[in-house]
Amino acid sequence: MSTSQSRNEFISKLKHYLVPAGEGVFTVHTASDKRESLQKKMYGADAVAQKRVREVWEQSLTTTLPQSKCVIFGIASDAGGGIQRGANWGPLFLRETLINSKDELNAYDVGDVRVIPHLLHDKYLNEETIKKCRKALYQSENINLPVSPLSIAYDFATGFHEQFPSKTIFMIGGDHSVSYPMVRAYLEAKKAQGKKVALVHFDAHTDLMEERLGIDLCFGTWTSQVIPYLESPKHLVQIGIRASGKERDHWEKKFGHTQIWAQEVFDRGANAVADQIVAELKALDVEEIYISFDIDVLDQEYAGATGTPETGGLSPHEPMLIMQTLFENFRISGADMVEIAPQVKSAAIKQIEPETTLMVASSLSTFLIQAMGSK
Ligand SMILES: [Mn+2]
Repeated sequence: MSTSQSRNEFISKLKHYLVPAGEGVFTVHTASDKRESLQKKMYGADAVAQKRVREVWEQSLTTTLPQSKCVIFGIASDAGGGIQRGANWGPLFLRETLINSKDELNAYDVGDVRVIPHLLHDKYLNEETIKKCRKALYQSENINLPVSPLSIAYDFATGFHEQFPSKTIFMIGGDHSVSYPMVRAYLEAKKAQGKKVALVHFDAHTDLMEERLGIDLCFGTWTSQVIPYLESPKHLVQIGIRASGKERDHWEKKFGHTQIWAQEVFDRGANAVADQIVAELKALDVEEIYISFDIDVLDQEYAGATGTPETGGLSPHEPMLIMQTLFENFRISGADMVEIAPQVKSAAIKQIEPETTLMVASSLSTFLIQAMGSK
């Protein structure tokens, strides 16, 4: 998969396994008003009216993609979730909020993965299923392309870093399993480039299980699965943890990384926490970081529209301040925003509305996209 390919071969693969922005969820009617409104703004009202969205998008892959420093990429998959699904709608809804906000985003939107909603990763499939899914997605049983969302995302991200080593990807999920292919491809690419990087992970949960009901790639395991690709476990920092069956000591001793629980952010303040992380990563000569942002790191008051809302979480200004300090000290060269489930109605929250979650996620995402487009 990492054998080198030409720019044209890479772009031609994108036309096969990606779709225009907002089309990641395979549906005709559900949320079609939202998709149309987004695509009118992105691809033009004429293109939507004349059903030329695909044509305009395909054209942009050769013209606009090579010019943009930061690329937005959607993985509308929630097959790796499992408490409450619905994060498959994150890419469409968050994009719509982003495009309607007043901030100008200097980024190119490459589109969404073509998602078969029952699949997670190709390694869980037999030959016969892979053939059938290749036929459904690509009209050919024998074409050598992946069919599951995580496998497609990995192939995309690997090829992207190879073609555009100085560009950055802002990925919108999806349940948190979608960070696995993105972070792994990022870490492998940076290692090949000789860059020293770290992973900064905002989350209410550790996501450090080694497997969950026998599945090693899902929302509860993805972090433990990317640790082997880091230079050392110390190149992982987790922030905002509060919903865990085990204490902080257990995780830090088991994996050898740093965890900063939500209570510690409240006790010491976001500034002190940010300074500590900067000092630790500088001591490791880290130059660049990847930020993986699970929206449930925020208190459910701000992030109710998510698969597992939790009380006692951070306020939006706390991760924002930490990310700003990180940006002052390192290049942010990869990031994601995951677990936004705009249509989830959480029983724990009386006020059922995704707008707060989307607005908060939008402002945090805007910061990350602008940071990644600037240095
Ligand atoms: Mn998570």
